[in-house]
Amino acid sequence: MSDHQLKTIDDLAIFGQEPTFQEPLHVGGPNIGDRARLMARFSDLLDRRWLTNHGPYVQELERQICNLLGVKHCIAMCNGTIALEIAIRALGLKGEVIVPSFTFIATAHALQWQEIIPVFCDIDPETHNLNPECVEQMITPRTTGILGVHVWGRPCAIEELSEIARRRNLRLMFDAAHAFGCSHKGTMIGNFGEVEVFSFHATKFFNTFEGGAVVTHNGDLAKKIRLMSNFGFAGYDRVIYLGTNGKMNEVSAAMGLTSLENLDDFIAVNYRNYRQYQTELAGLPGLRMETYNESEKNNYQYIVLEIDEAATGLSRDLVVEILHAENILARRYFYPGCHRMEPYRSYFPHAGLLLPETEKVSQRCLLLPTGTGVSSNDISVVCQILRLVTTSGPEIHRRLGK
Ligand code: T4K
Repeated sequence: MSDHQLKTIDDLAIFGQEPTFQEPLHVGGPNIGDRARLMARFSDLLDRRWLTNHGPYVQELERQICNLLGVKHCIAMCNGTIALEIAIRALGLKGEVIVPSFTFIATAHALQWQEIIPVFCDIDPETHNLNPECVEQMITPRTTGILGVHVWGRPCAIEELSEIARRRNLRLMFDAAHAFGCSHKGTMIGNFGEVEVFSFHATKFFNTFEGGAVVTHNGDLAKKIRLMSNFGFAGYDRVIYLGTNGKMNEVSAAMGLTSLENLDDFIAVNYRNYRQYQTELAGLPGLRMETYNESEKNNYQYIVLEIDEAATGLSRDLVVEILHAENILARRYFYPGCHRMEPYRSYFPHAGLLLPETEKVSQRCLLLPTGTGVSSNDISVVCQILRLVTTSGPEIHRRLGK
């Protein structure tokens, strides 16, 4: 960090000063578990000369995930996107599937990649998750399923979506990429819908470098998903499904096993950071920090702010620009919404008309750095900058001539 003090807006990097942080502060900076344990595992797997194809570390990781979540089956995968694609295919989804636009593009692409139409549905602005009433309105005779996303790790309206799926005879699955280690009414995410999919990408609080997993209670489905993730091989020289290569390798599983040993520490740090942000940003005009239901298990991996431009006099984008100039790499997830990205923007140019809340929320949200790579002092400085900025909106505009 540079040693200049941020007292007035003249001290901001956007007005020509040195950035506050010399090294960038990331959203999604990886958590890394005990290095010695990790290196020992790397050494073991090299000695064993078993590098991939459902090796012993992958099997152990799958067992431990089943135990942690209380699910019957876990199939570890090379990443969350392939895991989604395989789960979608194994469920037999086709035609149209209802999905939020307020999600990472991979959720929509996993459908479109298989020529299934993602039908974008609006969200509840309070939870940022699918609004069940809107889901009901988007169902057509071609709809085969609902793909809910537990955005920020906060569970979807699971009961309502399950009820709609049952009544309208639709398949229900969840993209739980953000929700590893979270619970809903005391039950771990992973136990809902017919299948749930996790991402263990480097930017997730629990990571396997690249990786993911599909979890389900359905034994037949699990068998099919496992076959599909290994080219459809049911034994030497015997292929019984159309499959692909979704396998997790042993290096990733070694990282996963090590990360699992440190999971509680990662969550404790995320929680501490979350509380510090909450305390230090409290009462700032025009800033709302998203909260987690503390009576549930949460991973607290995302610090999400909503900026009210009318109250701060600053657009979310200008706040992000100011933070980036300070080397605080805040992110605008999930701007501008999948429906405004290709190929969907060209396919459905007017989709936004049915997504008023998605449009608003995606213009207000910004994510702040957290995780084990961010210190308490870093957070104080980020909050100090936000305090200065959000109380100086008109002055900043005057200086920028905007
Ligand atoms: N569904 C949902 C709801 C998802 O959020 C995701 C992934 C998926 C499905 C698909 O799962 P995977 O196939 O990825 O397993 C990042 C992640 O790449 C992506 O995994 C994640 N969601 C998404 C929300 O965020 P980008 O394009 O924003 O990544 P990037 O490269 O800009 O990195 C984010 C920040 O992290 C940067 O400031 C740099 C920092 N970083 C990144 C890496 C890889 C590090 O500090 N170290 C690193 O090793 O998508």
